[in-house]
Amino acid sequence: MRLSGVELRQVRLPLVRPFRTPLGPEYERLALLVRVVGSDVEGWGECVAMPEPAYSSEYVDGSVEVLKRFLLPAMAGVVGELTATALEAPFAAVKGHWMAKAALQTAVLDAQLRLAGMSLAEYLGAVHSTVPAGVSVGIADSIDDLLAEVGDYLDAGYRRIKLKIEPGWDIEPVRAVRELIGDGFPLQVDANGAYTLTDAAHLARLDAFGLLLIEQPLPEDDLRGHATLARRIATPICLDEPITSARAAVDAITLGAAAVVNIKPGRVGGYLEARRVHDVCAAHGVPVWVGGMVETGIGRAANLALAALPNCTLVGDVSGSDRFFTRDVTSPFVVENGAIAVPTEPGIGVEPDRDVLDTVTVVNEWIVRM
Ligand code: NPG
Repeated sequence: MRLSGVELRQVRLPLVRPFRTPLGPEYERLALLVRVVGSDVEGWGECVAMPEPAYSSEYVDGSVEVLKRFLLPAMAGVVGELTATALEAPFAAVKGHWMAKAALQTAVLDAQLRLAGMSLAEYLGAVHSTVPAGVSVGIADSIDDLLAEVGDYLDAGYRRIKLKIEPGWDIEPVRAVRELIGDGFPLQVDANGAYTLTDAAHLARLDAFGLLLIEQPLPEDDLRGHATLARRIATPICLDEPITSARAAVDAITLGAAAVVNIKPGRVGGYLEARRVHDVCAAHGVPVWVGGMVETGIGRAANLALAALPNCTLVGDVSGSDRFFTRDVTSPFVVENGAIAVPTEPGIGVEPDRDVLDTVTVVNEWIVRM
């Protein structure tokens, strides 16, 4: 595959309702899409960085900068066949910037698989043709508002609910939702690192609600704190932010800091490393699930392929396009009978609608000479 250019396109999509996490409220998704263009093929990837470095150190403008100054030149230096695998060594010479790397690697992988006529799901080793739909529910203004929103998702068929929690919004909302959905319904919580170890006794009160897991209760650099907390609460601890590689996953598991792992391809530098995280967790008997970063249909399509792997035994943050967007850039992913179909077409299996894309584009850059 020889590339003639790369497009870095930023799109702005309003959210159907504000999404408030412990990191702050989101009202729209500013997403960076990467398109690699060759003579007879093109490929798409989505960078999941947010406009501000709040979830991690990465942010959209920084990703654009590192792509242009370092990752595209690194790609241009690849000798021999350009593949996703061939990008790994030159990208490793650039520290961090996993989300930017993941976006470009995915675009190349998409193009490579389109040429080979193979779907990303098949390439990764998927074993399911649909994946159950899970939804992440933001912090609401009131318990009544929260119950109304959860009720909408139950009506839509979602099979697992995740509640965002933070100090002051934890025990009561979890109790209310547990009463609404009943004892057996899969429920978990995510704190995005909003607590400290001194909250251990308070967090142990969540044990009464039969949660599947508590995700990232403590800050991302407090692995030892998570291991200590794991001995003080019964709810299994799942890590998100600190799992930036397969090696980081093994460290966290071995330390006793993670009984479950959330895999986000953007957080680990792409789908190749995401599959390795999946595999090492399986080898350690640790279940995984696929997280979400409010992706457009481009990122959502690829996440569905990953979520169809055998050790993704917990339901992920894999929701229908209408969970966040009135009009997505691709044809929408739809929840049917509580599940979403895994794309079967070559590559990531979807393409953006050019008309919609043009309407929502705020910045578009072509890099021709690489
Ligand atoms: O379904 O795409 C989704 C969103 C899932 O809650 C979700 N993501 O911490 O996992 C997270 C969280 C998040 C998204 C946090 C965006 C910050 C920004």
